[in-house]
Amino acid sequence: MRITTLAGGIGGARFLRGLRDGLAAGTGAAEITVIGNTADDIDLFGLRICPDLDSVMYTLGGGIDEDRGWGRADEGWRAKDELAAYGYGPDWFGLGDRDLATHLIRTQLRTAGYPLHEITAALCRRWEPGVVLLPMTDDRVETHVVVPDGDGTRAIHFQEWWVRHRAALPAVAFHQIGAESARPAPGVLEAIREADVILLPPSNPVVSIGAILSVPGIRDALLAAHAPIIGVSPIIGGAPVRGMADACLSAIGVPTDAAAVATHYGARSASGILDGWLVDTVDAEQAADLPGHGIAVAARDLLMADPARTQDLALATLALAQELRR
Ligand code: FO1
Repeated sequence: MRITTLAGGIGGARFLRGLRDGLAAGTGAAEITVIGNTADDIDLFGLRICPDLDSVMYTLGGGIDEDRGWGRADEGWRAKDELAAYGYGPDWFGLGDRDLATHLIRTQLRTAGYPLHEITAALCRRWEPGVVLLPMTDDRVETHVVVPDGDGTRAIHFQEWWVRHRAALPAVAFHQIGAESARPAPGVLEAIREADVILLPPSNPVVSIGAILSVPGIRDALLAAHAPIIGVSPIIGGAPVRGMADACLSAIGVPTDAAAVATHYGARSASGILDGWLVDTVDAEQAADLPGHGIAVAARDLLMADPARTQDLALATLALAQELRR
C-alpha cells in the first residue's frame, strides 16, 4: 500500500512515527512518502535551516528531543552561547551544537548546487526515517507574517513571529513568499497521483498544510487523486493540542474548532481536499453535519499521548480510508 502524507513539524512528525510503527507492528507492508513543509525555512548565521523537514527526519530517525519536538536529543548550546557572547544575533532562535551539523551539511551541499530534495535524501541516509521525505519544493518559499506596526503594518519571517513573539503579535495576513513561482519537488506530484491513501496529519492548517497547498500544482493533484484523502483535526475541544494554530486560524477568519478546520479544507466533492476527517470524541457532536457536506467523519481519541495511542490513531485514519474506498 502506498501512503502519501503532507506534513508540517512536531504534530505531523509524531503522527508519522505512529503510522510507520503501527504498520510495521501489523502486517501492513506499506511505503510512506512524506511531502514536508519548507515554508518555515530560514537563513540564520549563514546557514539554511529547515525546521519541519528536520522534525520529521529526527523524530522518525530517533534523534529528536522528545520534549521540544524539534532539534536534537542530548543537545548542548555552547555555540549558541558563543554567538550571543559576540552579540551576534538573533538570540531568540536556539541552534543546538548537534543540530548545527545538519545545517552545516545542508548549507554546504546547497552552496555546491544540490537541490533540496537531494540534500534531504542525503541527510536521511544517516537517519533512515523509514519513509521517503520530500520537500514540497526545491525552490525558496518562506512564510512571512504581516503584523501591525504603528498605524501601518510590517512583515516578519514566520520564525520571528512564532519563536521570538510566540505568535502573540496579531497576524494580519500570511504570505508564502516565492510560492507563485515555486514548482513541486521531483516525486511530489507522482507520490500524490500514485498513492492508495493520502493523509493530512494534525499539522498546522495554515502555515504547514496551507503552505504546502500554496505550491502551484499540489492542490490540483490532490483534487485529481484517485486515493481517498483523510485528515486529522489538529484542534481538540476548541484548542490546538500544542503550538499556536489558533493564532493562525483566527488570522484567516477560521474558528478554532475541529469542524471549522474541515470546512476550511473543504470536501473533495466541492473542490476541497478532504474525503474523511478524524475528530476527537469530544468534538463528535460538533462534526455531526460534516457528512452532509461530503466529508465522512470518525470520532477517535486524537491525543497522541504515547506511542500506542499514536499508532491507534494512525491506523484509524487508514481504516476510514478503507471504508471510503469500498
Ligand atoms: N522553536 C522554538 O520555539 N524555539 C526555538 O528556539 C527553536 C529553534 C529551532 C531550531 C531548529 C529547528 O529545526 C527548529 C527550531 N524551533 C524552535 C522550532 C521551529 O520554530 C518550528 O518551525 C516550529 O516548531 C513550527 O514547526
